[in-house]
Amino acid sequence: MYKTFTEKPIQRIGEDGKRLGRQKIGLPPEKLLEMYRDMLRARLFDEKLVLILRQGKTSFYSQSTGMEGTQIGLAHAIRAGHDWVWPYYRDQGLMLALGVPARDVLAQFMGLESDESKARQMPHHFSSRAHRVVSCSSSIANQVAPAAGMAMAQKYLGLDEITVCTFGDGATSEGDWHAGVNMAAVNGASVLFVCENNQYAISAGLESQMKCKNVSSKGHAYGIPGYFVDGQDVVAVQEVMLQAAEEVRAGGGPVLVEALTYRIGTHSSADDDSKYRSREEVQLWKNRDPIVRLERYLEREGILPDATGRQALQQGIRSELEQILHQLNLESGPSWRSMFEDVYSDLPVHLQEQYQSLEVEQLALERAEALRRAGARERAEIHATQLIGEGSY
Ligand SMILES: Cc1ncc(C[n+]2csc(CCOP(=O)(O)OP(=O)(O)O)c2C)c(N)n1
Ligand SMILES: [Mg+2]
Repeated sequence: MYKTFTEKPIQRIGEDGKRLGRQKIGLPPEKLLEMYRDMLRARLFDEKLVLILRQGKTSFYSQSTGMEGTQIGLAHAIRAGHDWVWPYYRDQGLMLALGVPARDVLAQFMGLESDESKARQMPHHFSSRAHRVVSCSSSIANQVAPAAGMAMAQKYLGLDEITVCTFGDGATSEGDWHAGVNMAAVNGASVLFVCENNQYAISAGLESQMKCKNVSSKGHAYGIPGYFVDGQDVVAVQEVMLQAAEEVRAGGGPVLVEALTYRIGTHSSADDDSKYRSREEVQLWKNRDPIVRLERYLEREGILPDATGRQALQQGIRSELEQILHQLNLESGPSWRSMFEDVYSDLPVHLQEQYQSLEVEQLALERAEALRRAGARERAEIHATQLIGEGSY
């Protein structure tokens, strides 16, 4: 049993890959290898997305490289598809490890027709009906209060599913965060709050965001347990999250877990981190790579695939992503018609009129396009002008 409010983050594997503490690690080799694969997959997804961004196929990207221990450890501690997840934008690794198809996550980033939210969200605002992942808005900590509300319902209905709500360290300085955690605590809601503390809110380091020792200590203020875990140690994260999730599931009310981690990349594709943190600091955390730490442990246990096996594993993930992208590159964005869907059960008259006028213009454009293709370029342009004019004025 792990203790709450520890001074130091809970660890199970040291940086040299040695097990810490007397207790054996309970995870079977298959589970450890699955976690290893999920961490690699998250890392390679991140690499790929940077390229996709440069190709102009998505407009914005925030890497999670360095945070795989936290996200994958969490995914392996909860019941995917059963527990409800309210993620925050940097959780692409969590999504993949929960089993949300990489295809769906990519379609959201690329704003394609098959995106479940019909390309109405900015990149990074993923969701999955099948996996019970709720889509959130961009304002920091906005998901905390509604997640608390869902968890209150789970508690009142006596369900054994729980709500998992993730956020960054910066989110815990927001009013919405405090209101949501307080409401959940007072009502004994079935929610696991997970802080992915990467030590920055864009350029604002921890010391400029909070006076208290760490995020988990904020649990004191609301009368809920707070665990502090080393987010670079995937085994510790999995074990602590599992214990916390089971405490919540047993009806004990909310639990807060803080995983101490680091983002190796910039805040987003619009950020220059050299303006606010030293290269030495980044290097220090690169040396604390959660994937390398697990590799060292697996090696000691004699279950790490050899160099050829590891290369094959990476190659398999790369070709999976390539194949998906090959298909997605053939897909376009949603039709303009989807603008009119899912907003009103009965479309108001003024929107019906707009729809019809756009339909007329669309018809005109399609006819013009057909003429152009037939080779009558000049004639097509004249027709298009006339037809569009007829339709809209
Ligand atoms: C209410 C609100 N304030 C400010 C922003 C701008 N903003 C976007 S990301 C971010 C940093 C959040 O930091 P953190 O919660 O630690 O998550 P991280 O990006 O570090 O993973 C800020 C301030 C916002 N989106 N919403
Ligand atoms: Mg942060």
